[in-house]
Amino acid sequence: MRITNCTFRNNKGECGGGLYNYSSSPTVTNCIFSDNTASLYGGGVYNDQVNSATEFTNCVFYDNKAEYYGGGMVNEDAWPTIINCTFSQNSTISEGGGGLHNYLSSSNPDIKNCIFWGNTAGNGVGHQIENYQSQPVPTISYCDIQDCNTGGVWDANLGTNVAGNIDADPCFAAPDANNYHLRYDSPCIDKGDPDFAGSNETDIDGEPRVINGRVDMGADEFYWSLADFNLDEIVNFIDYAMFANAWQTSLGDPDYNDIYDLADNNTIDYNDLALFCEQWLWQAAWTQPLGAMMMGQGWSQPMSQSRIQSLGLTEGLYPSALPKQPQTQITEPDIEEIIKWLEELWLTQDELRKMISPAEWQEFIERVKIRY
Ligand SMILES: [Ca+2]
Ligand SMILES: [Ca+2]
Ligand SMILES: [Ca+2]
Ligand SMILES: [Ca+2]
Repeated sequence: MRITNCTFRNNKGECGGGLYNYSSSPTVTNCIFSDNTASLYGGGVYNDQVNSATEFTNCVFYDNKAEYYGGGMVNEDAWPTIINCTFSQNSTISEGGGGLHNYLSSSNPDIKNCIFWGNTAGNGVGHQIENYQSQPVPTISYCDIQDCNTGGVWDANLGTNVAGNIDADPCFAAPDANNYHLRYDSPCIDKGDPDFAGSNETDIDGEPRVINGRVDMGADEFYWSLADFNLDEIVNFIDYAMFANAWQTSLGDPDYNDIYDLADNNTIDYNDLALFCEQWLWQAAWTQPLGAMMMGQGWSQPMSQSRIQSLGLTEGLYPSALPKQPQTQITEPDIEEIIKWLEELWLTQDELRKMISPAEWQEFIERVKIRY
């Protein structure tokens, strides 16, 4: 069974408030488990007698609660595969395993590229991960786990430290507002398994799973569009106006700036325009609530310039953005489409007309057309 792009919220049960898997092997991908409660064990999910074919990938678990064990998840005689999941703010009331509780010696999940941060166990035992009576020994690689490495020593109670694990604040965008996207300065960016092969997957936002050559830890892959020239977290008419002013300039010209050279050849031309068009109306995932992009909901207001400056971001700095693409030839139908798009843009965007005079716009369109 496949469960994809689903939200499990505000559900209740004795075991497995959100989901109870018994002797089954679902693949659960790009799902959100939040505010589920279990009156006994496993606030979010309870896995009972499942093997490694049961996979949780790109899922977020937050604000799930259990009375006894496993706020986020319980594994009983279960060894699922848990990849690129984020566990935060899950809790137990009276026993241990705020994020994850593994029960019985067979319960050795394979945990990779995950974040466990800010979960709490009511009895103080295993806030992030608890292995009952030290019997289970999960394998853990390329994860960010709170307090896993206190004083530079791996906490062996968590399981086997395979490789690449860190103990550092993941810098979520706004965890108090349940926004568990990675911020631009997160230590989890580009720190997942370097051999990770899930290149056809998407992250919790529907953005490519691997950006900048290496997968991130957690359910979110960080992406900042190179076409967001003014760094206000959306690609819109303002970026377009900046781009238009540099049109057909080359290295050395007064109006040339390398940031517009998206297809890298030191000239601002059709190839750059084509790449710009692909990014039109891109919005920064971290400015939106978790799941908003997945649900196709609207986008919130962009950050103010003062906010951008307060973050220390200046023009020309693109943390972990997509690398520039090599120059490629675009075909004539593409240019025809672009001109059509430009004309529609001019007719429909009032803001654009305020930023560029009709004469400047006409000149720009004529120059595009001449070359076409
Ligand atoms: Ca990455
Ligand atoms: Ca993302
Ligand atoms: Ca912008
Ligand atoms: Ca170029």
